[in-house]
Amino acid sequence: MRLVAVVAALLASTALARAEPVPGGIKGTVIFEGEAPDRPAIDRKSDPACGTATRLSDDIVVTKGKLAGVVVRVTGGTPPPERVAPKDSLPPVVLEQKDCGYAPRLFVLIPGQGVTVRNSDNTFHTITGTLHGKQLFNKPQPKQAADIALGPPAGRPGDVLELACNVHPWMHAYGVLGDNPFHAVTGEDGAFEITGLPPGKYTLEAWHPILGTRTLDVVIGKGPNKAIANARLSFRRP
Ligand SMILES: [Cu+2]
Repeated sequence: MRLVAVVAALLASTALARAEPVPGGIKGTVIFEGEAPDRPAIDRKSDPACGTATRLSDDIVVTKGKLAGVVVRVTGGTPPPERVAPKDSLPPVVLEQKDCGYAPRLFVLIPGQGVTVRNSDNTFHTITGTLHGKQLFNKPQPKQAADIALGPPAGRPGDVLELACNVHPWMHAYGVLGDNPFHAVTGEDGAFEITGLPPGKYTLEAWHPILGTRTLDVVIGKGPNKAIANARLSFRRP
């Protein structure tokens, strides 16, 4: 009887602990050192359906010294991030093709998570997926075609699924494989925020499609004033 009560109390406390949001996290900024490269205009004249507004290259986007388009992930730590995370499966990432560009251009896929490819353009796209230089698929998607559901790619954390279109060679998107939901992508202010992490020591990995990878060890302390760790990462031209 006593054992039953102890087990019940333990289960109740575990359930409570799971229900409480974890207040900690990592806030940071990604810096670009040196002179920002020019952003040439993308030549989209080959397909008038892509739109006529000038669009600049997304290759390296620097605004006032801050770098956009960096995927920042928690790749390890104590406690292990995959054990902190809830085990619920996540819905697929919706990858929209609009004005002959991808949105989002950068994203993270965790195990079991697929991609839904949508064509919102009045033109024909193809979607090709490449991992480690090997093409995994090449699917046509005419205008007004149904969404294409891509299953979770087989790969290891840190692998990158490169997505492209054979009709519009400037179109590129990148799905970074991860093993936990603690990740973010920097916007034009170079800022990122990852929430829901308890106190511990973590490793951050920042990846940019052209500029490569940086890692940083981050400590989230105990106590309300230390629950948010600050992180600063910097990239420069290779
Ligand atoms: Cu296309």
